Amino acid sequence: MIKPFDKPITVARPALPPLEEFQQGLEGIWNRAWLTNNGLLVEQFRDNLIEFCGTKNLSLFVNGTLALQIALQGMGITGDVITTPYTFVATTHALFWNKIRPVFVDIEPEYYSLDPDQVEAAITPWTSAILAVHVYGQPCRLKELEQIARKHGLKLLYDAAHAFGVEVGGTSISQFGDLSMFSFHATKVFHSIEGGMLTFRDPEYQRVFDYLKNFGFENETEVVMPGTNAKMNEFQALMGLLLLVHMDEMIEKRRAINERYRERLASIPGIRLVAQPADTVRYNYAYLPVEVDEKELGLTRDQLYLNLREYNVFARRYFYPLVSDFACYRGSVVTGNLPVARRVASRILTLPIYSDLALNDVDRICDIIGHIQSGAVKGAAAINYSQQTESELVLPGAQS
Ligand code: T4K
Repeated sequence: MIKPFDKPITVARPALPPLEEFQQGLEGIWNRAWLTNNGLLVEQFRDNLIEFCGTKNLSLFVNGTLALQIALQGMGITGDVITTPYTFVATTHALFWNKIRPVFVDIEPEYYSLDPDQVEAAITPWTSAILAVHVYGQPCRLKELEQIARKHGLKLLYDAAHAFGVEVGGTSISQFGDLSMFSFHATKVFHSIEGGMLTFRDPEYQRVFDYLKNFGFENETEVVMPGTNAKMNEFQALMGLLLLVHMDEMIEKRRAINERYRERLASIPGIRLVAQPADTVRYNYAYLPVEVDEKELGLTRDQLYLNLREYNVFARRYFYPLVSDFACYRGSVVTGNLPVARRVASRILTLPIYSDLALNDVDRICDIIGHIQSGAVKGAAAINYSQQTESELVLPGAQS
């Protein structure tokens, strides 16, 4: 019998800078008494991100969801947008808030991003753009999507919420497509507590996005467009500034964790690791997704998920159910039966990964999975998944 962890091991856990550094930054904020509305730290954070991403066309927001909503609005996208059902629901919500109709097409089986052939087949006269997602930070099929977008005169947007720090062929992923949105939420590889960033090809968008996130104000007496409030504040920028300098170190720690999981899980039947990114990709190891093969493991994905909870390991099923299965999107256009997305959503489990996760904890998580698997194969009644129903589940967090 393997002992459960004493404390919950959650799928993500925010990286934090040394507390004294944050306290020192707070003193500056206190002295200036300037908390939001394009403060000094937000300006500095933007400058440092421009250097990090290699593009001046960059705008900061209070979170990634509002950044994407504003992007779609500011770019004037209307009609139908071809997108993926295999994502966090915010990708689609941003379309909905702009009265754009999502057209869901299937994903490819290797990295779970939009399948370019399916995208091309779904284009109609009403299509105005493609909204693809770099799921788990793995780059989409960049070249193919770019070719399709250019050929059909469509805008190409990336939801790069998971992909901060990723490079392809030495170029920041922020420089592909017409626009990319990054999330700096606390659960991400890099964060500013909450936060979002847009990077874009056309410098004209800068003005538009800056108006839209600040009520459309030109000056005290003129409003040039009906904007909203989506400004990043100084506390967020402080967190971001202090963490940005640790990017390499945080990615390196995640790389080691990813490698250990791969070594240890390779021998467990029924656990399929997602392909490593191509050699040209500098990956950020944002998530640790595995596919569960029910027959080989002797348990369904959900049974494994519930069993792990008994050991205080809180994996998550990112991304299940498919967005197109949520009640509010059932009337949307769905092309085909989405066989790949459906299969992946029913098998996927994302295991805990964060830069401070100790390698011996990774070993223990893998030992637990091995133990559950061998128990299942022996038909051990000790497996306790039937005692909790999904609606009774409480995730650890603020509640605990
Ligand atoms: N597009 C995509 C593809 C996205 O994945 C997301 C967000 C967005 C767009 C929208 O970006 P933002 O507007 O969020 O910037 C979490 C995140 O809240 C969300 O940002 C993220 N994707 C999504 C994949 O994951 P939940 O509802 O699963 O989070 P929650 O509260 O259950 O947290 C997950 C685990 O992290 C918890 O079990 C415990 C741990 N945790 C969480 C927080 C907030 C901590 O240890 N400390 C914390 O402060 O959505």
